[in-house]
Amino acid sequence: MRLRELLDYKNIVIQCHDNPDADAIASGFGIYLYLKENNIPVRFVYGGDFPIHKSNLVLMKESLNIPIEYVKSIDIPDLLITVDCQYKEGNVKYFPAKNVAVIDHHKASGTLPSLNVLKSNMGSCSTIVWYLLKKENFDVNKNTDLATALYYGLMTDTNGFTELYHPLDRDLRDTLKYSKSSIQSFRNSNLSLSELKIAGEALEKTHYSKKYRCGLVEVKPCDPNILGIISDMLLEVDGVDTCIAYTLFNAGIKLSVRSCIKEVQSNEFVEFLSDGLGSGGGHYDKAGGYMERSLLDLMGVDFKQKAVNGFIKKRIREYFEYTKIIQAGNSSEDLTYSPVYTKKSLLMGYVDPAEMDLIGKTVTLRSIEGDIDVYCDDSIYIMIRSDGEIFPIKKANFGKSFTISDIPYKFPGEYEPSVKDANSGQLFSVIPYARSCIISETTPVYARRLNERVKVFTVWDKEKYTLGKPGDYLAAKLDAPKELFIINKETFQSTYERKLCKEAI
Ligand SMILES: [Mn+2]
Repeated sequence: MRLRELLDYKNIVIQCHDNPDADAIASGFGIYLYLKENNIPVRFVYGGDFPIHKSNLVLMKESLNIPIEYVKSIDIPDLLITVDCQYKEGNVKYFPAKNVAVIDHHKASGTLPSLNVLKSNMGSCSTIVWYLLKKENFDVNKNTDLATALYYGLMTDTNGFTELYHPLDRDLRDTLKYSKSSIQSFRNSNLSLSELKIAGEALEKTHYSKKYRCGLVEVKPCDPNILGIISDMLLEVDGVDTCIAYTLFNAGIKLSVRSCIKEVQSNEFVEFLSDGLGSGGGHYDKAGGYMERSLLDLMGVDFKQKAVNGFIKKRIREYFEYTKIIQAGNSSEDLTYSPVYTKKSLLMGYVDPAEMDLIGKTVTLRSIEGDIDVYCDDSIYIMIRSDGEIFPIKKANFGKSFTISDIPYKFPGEYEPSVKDANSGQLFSVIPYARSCIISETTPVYARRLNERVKVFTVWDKEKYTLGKPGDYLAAKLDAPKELFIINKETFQSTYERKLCKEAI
């Protein structure tokens, strides 16, 4: 769905979930200003039991001139757009409407109207709105109030940017021209004394597993930022390597996860915990996620403290019990009886940093998997894998593995990878500079399809594991059978083919 499709409706109401948070308010504000600019009669509302009372949100609403209204009922609009939530959800006051649209970053909880943008891999709904506005050439930065609101929306939904999910979240953070003083004043009125008390009470009842060195804290309904503060504090405790703080709210469970050991990456841990129920993301040390109440219901988990606590503990146990850790080069795993595969000759992309005027600069390569900082000199190229990931390669190695092709380059992925200039903070897409090349390297590999979860510390990176899930492949080159690594299912299926006879190689 494009925002311009909404301009066909005569009058529109934008609705946040009840007890709106900063992300919901910012998202609705963005859509509101777009519709206003296009002369569509529009209102921005929310329902529920109480009007906004948290001091940071009252301040946000007033200082950024956000025309959000607390209502008990509305006249039936031509179109109702729910932001940061879905129509007919438990925490969304029901208002009849002729047509409905949904813009949200949570998992689908029911049937969606055909007008929808649902991206649960984004850290905030503000990110989606920012992206939708950009696609309509609506310059968010011309309105500092809006830029500030969107920035604050992402900030509060991702625990102060530590739990970002998607590269677009990082793009938003890096490109908005927001008011620093406003953000500072919201930040300093974020916690109330009663919330501080909630944190204290929760910590008193910490569950601790000695076996897994994992702490678990259930927190009374609270602002999600409290969760981050609690989990940060818990991780400081001696004997706690990983920890989880969570809270139940109307529509589900919010989780904040921390880890200080290399055997557990927080973002991967929270993805495991919320698997099939919601989503999660963040960094190796800090991450956040949520579980959808309706999906917990489907799984037969009672939405009560005790049952939820039991469920989370069960998932923690599964995480630690059913994941095998492999140190490549030092493992008893023997792949030499496994089938042999070689790479198909696939088209990939490469970029010469000289053509982007990047020589002598330090840049951040940004793609779905994360950011990598690289110093550009004339000895490297930037490679674009078929799934959109980018990474640097030495020209000498490029020559060994790839052949340059004349076919014009076409990007196949979802998020166009970009580079960020470390000095100016500006982002540039690499796609316009990309040329095609073909994999010429044919080193065969042994590969075994995984039935289990494994974490592999490769010989190239002993600090950071790659996760293999059932369906992915554990592989090693024929000439280095101990140097194990993971190839994910999709990459394996699209890039490798079976060699029928080992001897023929
Ligand atoms: Mn949100």
